Amino acid sequence: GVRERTLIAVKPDGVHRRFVGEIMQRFERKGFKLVGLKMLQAPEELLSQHYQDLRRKPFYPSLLQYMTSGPLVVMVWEGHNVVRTSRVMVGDTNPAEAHAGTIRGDFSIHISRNVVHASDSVEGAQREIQLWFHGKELMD
Ligand code: YYY
Ligand code: MG
Repeated sequence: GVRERTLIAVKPDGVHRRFVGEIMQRFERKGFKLVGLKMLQAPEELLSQHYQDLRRKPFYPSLLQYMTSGPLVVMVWEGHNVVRTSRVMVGDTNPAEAHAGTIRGDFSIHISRNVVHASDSVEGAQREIQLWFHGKELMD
């Protein structure tokens, strides 16, 4: 629906490489509405909940190390079909497969440094937004 929301996070490599403005501009120009925004050094406990489905993966320890290596910029964007559309804008998880014109396709080369997070379903987005934001931190 029109009020659909998703969680987008610029990962530590994206912040370090000064891509915050570029990424926000892509979502703004597309037509989505920013309803929440924060910068933080994520606690490991929060990330372990965020990535709860990946705990048994071989890359999980290095994923947590990477995600705690610097600050994140975490955002909630709202609009029609924003979950699906933002996945298209972000591109494939593996930057080698991500098309040019997508964020990962344009700005990254390795899956372990893929610049940005985007929720992958409406239910996942609702879970992640509740994890990272208090209700009063989100605009109506
Ligand atoms: O949602 P998305 O970020 O595109 O991919 P996920 O399958 O949820 O994995 C989360 C995160 O884990 C991915 O962005 C990079 C990392 N990762 C990895 O380092 N190596 C893999 N083989 C798969 C995922
Ligand atoms: Mg995912």
